[in-house]
Amino acid sequence: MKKIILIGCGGHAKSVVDAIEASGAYEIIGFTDTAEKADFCYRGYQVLGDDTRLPTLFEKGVCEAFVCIGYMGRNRLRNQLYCTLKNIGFSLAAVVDPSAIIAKDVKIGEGTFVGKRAVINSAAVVGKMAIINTGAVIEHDSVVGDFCHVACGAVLCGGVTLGANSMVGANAVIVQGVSLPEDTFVKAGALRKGS
Ligand code: JB2
Repeated sequence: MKKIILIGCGGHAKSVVDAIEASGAYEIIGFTDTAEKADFCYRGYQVLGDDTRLPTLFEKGVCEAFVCIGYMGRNRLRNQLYCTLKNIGFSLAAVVDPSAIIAKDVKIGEGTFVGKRAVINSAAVVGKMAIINTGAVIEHDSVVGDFCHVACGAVLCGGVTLGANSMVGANAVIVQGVSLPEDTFVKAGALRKGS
């Protein structure tokens, strides 16, 4: 089984761990995090060091990595870590919880997380390093840009376009056909309609 190192060991990482364990796709070897988290352990997975350990881990045969730091104000960091990991040579597969429902013609980019009971319907496209969190719905023909975060329970109705680096808060609804530019922030519970 391929070995994977997880970057960041906070709240979002716990969702990622559960999805990886449930899928059985990878052997998790541990986390990298900051020095303050050196003693952290979750389900037996420990912090192996900070991000300076990553090249050594790659040389030792750990070829997969996944950024577990959520969007909340840290999108620049997620982007930096993505570049760092790619420069070292890591592969960044998508992590999809087995309870998610994904139509067969959906495209999902590298490093993207799809959480429990999320639905991504026919012909939708989700870019790289996105988070489609628990129970979110990406309806048919929608396009979600790179580094977007669609939070728990949010709904993108059919044919919505969400520009890169955008955040859609929990339980927000984007009505069908609406296009939102890059760096959009939609607050939790909001309703976005076309003009
Ligand atoms: O440069 C870094 C770095 N900076 C912060 N490298 C590494 N390897 N780790 C870093 N971190 C670590 O990310 C922090 O020390 C911390 O352990 C972790 C972030 O955890 P936190 O629980 O603060 O946030 P999160 O991103 O896991 O979860 C947020 O986003 C999720 C999507 C929360 O708001 C969750 O509620 C939300 N579901």
